[in-house]
Amino acid sequence: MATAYLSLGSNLGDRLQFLKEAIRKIGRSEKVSVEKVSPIYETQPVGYEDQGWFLNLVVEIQTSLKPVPLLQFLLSIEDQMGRKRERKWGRRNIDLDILLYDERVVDSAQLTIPHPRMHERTFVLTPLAQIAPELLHPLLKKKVEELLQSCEDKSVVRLYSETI
Ligand code: GSY
Repeated sequence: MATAYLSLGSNLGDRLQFLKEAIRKIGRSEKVSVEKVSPIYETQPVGYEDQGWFLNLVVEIQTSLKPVPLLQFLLSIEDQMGRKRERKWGRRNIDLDILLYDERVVDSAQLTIPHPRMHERTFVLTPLAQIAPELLHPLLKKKVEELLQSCEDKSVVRLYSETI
């Protein structure tokens, strides 16, 4: 079994409901168990800024899926949820990203782990630091809490709810 961290985000429609549904679907697989769920944060959009604010959270899972099958599983959930996206960096009802997978480094056309922008994003590091502050980034060799402290992204991340 591997331990992985996933980032979930939504900024379209009933954002909270989409996050809840995605967590339910992730945990329904016999090959995945959801171990921890971070608080939920309401976050200013990064990238394409002229869009609604996101709800973001991070989950820790245990999984017997290898990284690429895990990615395919998450894409299938996005599909089932009828992921709507208007442009590459634009609004979406659900977004599921693999942040970390054990200490593994994966760099293929399909998948990059650790997520290549996780250390630049406060909306990822803030919830991650709530459930795994001591976790080491396998390439940067820094703890999540250190990455958060040195992160230059000053976009707004505010607590929305302690629990889902
Ligand atoms: O990378 C995930 C989608 N996304 C987000 C997001 O989830 N939250 C915030 N705050 N900004 C974002 N920009 C993109 S793209």
